[in-house]
Amino acid sequence: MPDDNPKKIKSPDIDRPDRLPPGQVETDEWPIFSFRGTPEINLDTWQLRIFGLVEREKSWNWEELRKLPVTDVHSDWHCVTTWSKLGLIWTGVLVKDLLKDIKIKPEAKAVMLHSYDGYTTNLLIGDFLDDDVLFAWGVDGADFKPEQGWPLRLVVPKLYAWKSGKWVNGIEFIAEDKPGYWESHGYHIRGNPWEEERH
Ligand SMILES: Nc1nc2c(c(=O)[nH]1)N[C@H]1C(S)=C(S)[C@@H](COP(=O)(O)O)O[C@H]1N2
Ligand SMILES: [Mo]
Repeated sequence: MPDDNPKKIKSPDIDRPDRLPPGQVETDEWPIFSFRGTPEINLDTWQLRIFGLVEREKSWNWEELRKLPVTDVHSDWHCVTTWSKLGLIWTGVLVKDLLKDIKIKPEAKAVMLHSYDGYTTNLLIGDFLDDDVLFAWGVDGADFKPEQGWPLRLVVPKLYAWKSGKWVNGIEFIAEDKPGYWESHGYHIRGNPWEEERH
């Protein structure tokens, strides 16, 4: 059954007196950045797989994913190309809820996120497991458009938007942090907008 009564949380950055990080400009647009266009995805065969340094690998199909508890996350979002969007409401499943029954091996230090278009991005395990990080299917009351990452994208409010992988299909726990796609093309390994960790 779909969950009609989502939990509601907010990201800590929402309480900052000045919500625009240095060098950012607010926009009302939704600019699209895809390194290789929008992949075609069929919900009947869609899968999200967790693998690498976990006790047991697991995958979810779309129906299974939508049975998990739903949360609305109120947060801001910053792109390294200097646009920011303030006050978005993302809807989806918190990483904490998704991983409730997953045992991560103690030697795991980072996550490599994989996507249907071949994109990858890396996250430190602490950044990935933070309270406001979610796998989302919609924003501001509407499901994503295909180019926004439909059916499912990661959202990491406290890091630049390139860490929020669209069209996700894999979560790989790894022993050492290592660069994903943009990180190996000159972007910063972590990408904290408040420290201007751009390149
Ligand atoms: N799978 C995938 N995820 C991705 C990208 C991509 O090319 N492929 N681009 C990243 C970049 S560089 C940015 S800025 C944001 C943009 O999200 P948007 O197109 O919804 O604005 O998605 C990130 N996630
Ligand atoms: Mo980007």
